[in-house]
Amino acid sequence: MTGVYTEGKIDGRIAELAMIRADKRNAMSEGLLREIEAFVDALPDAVRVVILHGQGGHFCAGLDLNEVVEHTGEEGVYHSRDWHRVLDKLHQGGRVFISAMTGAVIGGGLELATATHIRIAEPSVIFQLPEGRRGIFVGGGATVRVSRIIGADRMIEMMLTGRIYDADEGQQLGLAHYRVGEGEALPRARELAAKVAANAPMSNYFIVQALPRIADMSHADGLFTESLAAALSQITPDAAEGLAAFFEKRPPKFR
Ligand code: 1HE
Repeated sequence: MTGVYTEGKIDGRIAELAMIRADKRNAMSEGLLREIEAFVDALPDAVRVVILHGQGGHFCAGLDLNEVVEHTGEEGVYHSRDWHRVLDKLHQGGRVFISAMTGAVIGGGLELATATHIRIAEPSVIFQLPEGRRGIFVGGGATVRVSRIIGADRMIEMMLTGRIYDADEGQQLGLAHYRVGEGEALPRARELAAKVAANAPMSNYFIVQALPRIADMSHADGLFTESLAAALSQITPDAAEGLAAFFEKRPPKFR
């Protein structure tokens, strides 16, 4: 599954997608965005976890700035909505996405990473939102996703000054969940993917589907939705297996 800008592979429950536009630091051109969407759309049902990474030492240097100048205002809106559609497929599409991050996680690269559920940072990682310094604005979901992680207040300061957070700072802020050594992000992503892929599928599904939605709800609506998810998960065969395995003191074997 090799495209012009991506290289994908699938092994049972786990898929990997590499962005291979290394000469442009994996800057997100319309072509790259389209290939990511096509890969996700074509995933077989069996795939539960997808690892995303960038070839050449950088995760993604954000929006391809060559393409911005070509947009009319109207095209700019549609373009931003394209990002939203694709990143929603990652964030709330029902599968678990893991980012193995190196180098630039900048602008749209950070928007891409924060649409994934588990983020692993190598020492080379730099997190930045330089849009304010380029005369543009974020358009791939950062106002919602990044601000929910680090807070609107900190995101405002980050955008105003264009400051860079390194891997350690990013981990403290929640932009990364794991901080690993050089060359360790992809191996750690594979370990975590194997673990997550062995979970009960309905539990994973509810975790990635219910939580972001409940975050948008009122207290009362969130609690009610939680009860529905709890009740539905309890009547799956995997719940019976999980509980039996606990009492029989053995590891569970989910579907
Ligand atoms: C690019 C891009 C890009 C690199 N669009 N071409 N993102 C940014 O503002 C980040 C801009 N990039 C950088 O700050 C640096 O390139 C890096 C820190 C990522 C890497 O630095 P370095 O020294 O390793 O590489 P370089 O020499 O700067 O770049 C190598 C090539 O990649 C060069 O092209 P070349 O033809 O001169 O070799 C760069 O022009 C090209 N390149 N980044 C286009 N982003 C949904 S809205 C989101 C809005 C945003 O994402 S704004 C933030 C955009």
